[in-house]
Amino acid sequence: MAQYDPNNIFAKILRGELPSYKVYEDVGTLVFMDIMPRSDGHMLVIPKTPCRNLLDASAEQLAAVMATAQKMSHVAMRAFDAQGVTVQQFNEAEGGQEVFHLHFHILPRRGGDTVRPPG
Ligand code: DGP
Repeated sequence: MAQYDPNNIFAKILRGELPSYKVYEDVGTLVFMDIMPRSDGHMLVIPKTPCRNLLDASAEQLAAVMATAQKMSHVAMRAFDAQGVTVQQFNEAEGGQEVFHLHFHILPRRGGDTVRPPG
C-alpha cells in the first residue's frame, strides 16, 4: 500500500490551507460538509492525525472516528431531518477511494430517496 501523502486535500483542510464548511470538531476528529453531496446533509468524518484509510488506521483513530460518526448520525437525524443514515467508507482507488486520508461518509436518508453514486 502507498504511503500517506501529507499534501492530500483533507490534510490541507486540517491545516487550514483549504476552506471547508466545518460542522463539528473534537480533540481527535473533524467533520465537514462534502463538496459534492450525494444526499442533502452529506458529511465527512476524518481523524486529525495522518491515516491513509481503514487499512492503516490505529485502534485509537478508529475509536475516535467511529464515536464521531455515531454523533453525526444523530445530527443527521435531528438537524438534517433524516429518517435513516447510510455510513460509507472506501479503501484504495480500486475500492472507490478518491481522497487518501481516512474518511467516513455520513449520508442522511429520507423515504423514497436514492444516494447518488460517487464521482
Ligand atoms: P472518496 O475518497 O471516494 O470516499 O470520496 C471523497 C469525497 O471527498 C467525495 O465525496 C468528494 C469529497 N471532496 C473532494 N474534495 C473535497 C474538498 O476539497 N472539500 C470537501 N469538503 N470535500 C471534498
